[in-house]
Amino acid sequence: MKKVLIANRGEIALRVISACREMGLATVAVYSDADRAALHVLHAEEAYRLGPAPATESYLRGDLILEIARRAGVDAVHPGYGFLSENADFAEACAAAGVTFIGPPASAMRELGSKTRARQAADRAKMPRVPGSVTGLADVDEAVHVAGEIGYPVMLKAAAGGGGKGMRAVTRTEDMASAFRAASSEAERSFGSGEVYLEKLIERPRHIEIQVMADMHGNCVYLGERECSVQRRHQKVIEEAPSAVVDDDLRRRMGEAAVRLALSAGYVNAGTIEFLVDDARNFYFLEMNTRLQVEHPVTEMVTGLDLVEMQLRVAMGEPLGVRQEDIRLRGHAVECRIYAEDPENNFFPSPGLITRLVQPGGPGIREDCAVYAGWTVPLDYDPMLSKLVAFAPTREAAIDRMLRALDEYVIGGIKTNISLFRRILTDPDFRAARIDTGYLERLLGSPAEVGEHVPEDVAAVAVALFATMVKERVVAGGAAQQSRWVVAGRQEGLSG
Ligand code: MV4
Repeated sequence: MKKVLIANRGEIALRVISACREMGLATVAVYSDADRAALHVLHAEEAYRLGPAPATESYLRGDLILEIARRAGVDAVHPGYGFLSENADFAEACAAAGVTFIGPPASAMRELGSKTRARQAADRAKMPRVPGSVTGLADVDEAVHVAGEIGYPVMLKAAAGGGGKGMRAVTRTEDMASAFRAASSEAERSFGSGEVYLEKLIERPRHIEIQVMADMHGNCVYLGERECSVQRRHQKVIEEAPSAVVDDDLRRRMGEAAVRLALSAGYVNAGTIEFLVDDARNFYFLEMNTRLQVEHPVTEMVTGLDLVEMQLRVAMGEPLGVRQEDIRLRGHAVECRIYAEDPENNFFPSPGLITRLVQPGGPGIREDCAVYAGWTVPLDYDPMLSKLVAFAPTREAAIDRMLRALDEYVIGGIKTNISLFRRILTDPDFRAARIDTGYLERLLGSPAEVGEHVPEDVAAVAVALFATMVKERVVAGGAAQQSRWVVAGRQEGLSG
């Protein structure tokens, strides 16, 4: 392997380019019209235009990417996260074109990427999973039957999806029919499949995930866990490693279960197994992500490993350079995802020209950043600007170091969510690690839950206000005219 095409943009593209350069691999960037002046284009040795700004006409066009891979004579493609990173057809197309896909085989991606097939694999791997159905539900009657067996409350979920779309909590039989219809139609709209399954609802769970790395020779290790419970609308906001509730024994049991699942499906390369952990510290398999994740840096900081380098070496056919007994966790790492969004305005994206950028640094600070003063944050993609990571010997020291670094951060010309992190990192519940997946909604005041009644006149004002904002932004946005308004909130998967 001599030359790698990075089929992504933003900070993850820069991250992969850095690993390639350290390994003496040549790099090829691809870019859309909105990214012509982006940093990943400047850092790569070669850069090829994909097409217009919309992802569907650029970063999601596997055919154009492979055409460029052929023209540039690359040996491998790294998909990053989001975009085509979990697209089995693209992984297959790479193999068919004689280009190494830096990730799992398409077969493993299909096996573990489907929520229901992954739950069946979890049973074969003797892995604790949330009680419930392991296949899609035929109809409301079957849903009522399964719910009767496992007991309310239950959670209806989209088999083909994730990120909370198509998810409905049901607390009693009378509500099942309407919830089933709502979940199935949202799943159909979001993922092209209305198939839903049903699980026992775990109250106030923590979201804890295990990083695994498997080579092509049957070796697989787990690299500790990440606590990802601080989320807003199913988007991670803060991630940390290790988790305050995972001791050595729980880590070993979760890690060994994750490795069993990966090996049982013939998994290769980086993967993450997501668990829900209840307040009795029982862990339940939730789903598997068959890609490198946004939050991989916190694992790198506490293990001292370079996960992208490991991905590249595994893709070259090298055996893992580490055994399980070689993995030592040290210190604590916290990551904040810095977004161009306005916390004072319902976290709407806040694109535009960055007029000033002063970046934090100093002891124990890592910033994976893809923007610069003079860069215009485009509307077409997830508006993440950078990931700020603080490392220190203890959780409290890492939190305080992060607060110091946030105070050094100056991003002028656009709104950012930096103030949100100060609120979280100074909150007594967060500092005491009293967090679960509902923590942030409680801190911010829960949003209008799906289906909650909003008075007509309030809704009318909201729509009018939003329409005005869109019109003003598009008119004022200049370059934004070519790109479509990315409605508030971020599609699952774009940000990994
Ligand atoms: C659950 C759950 C409680 N019980 N499943 C949210 C999206 C997807 N990752 C799975 N999710 C959940 N599944 C059962 N049986 C609670 C959530 C959940 C959640 C999970 C992880 C992180 C944030 C979350 C926010 C709300 C709900």
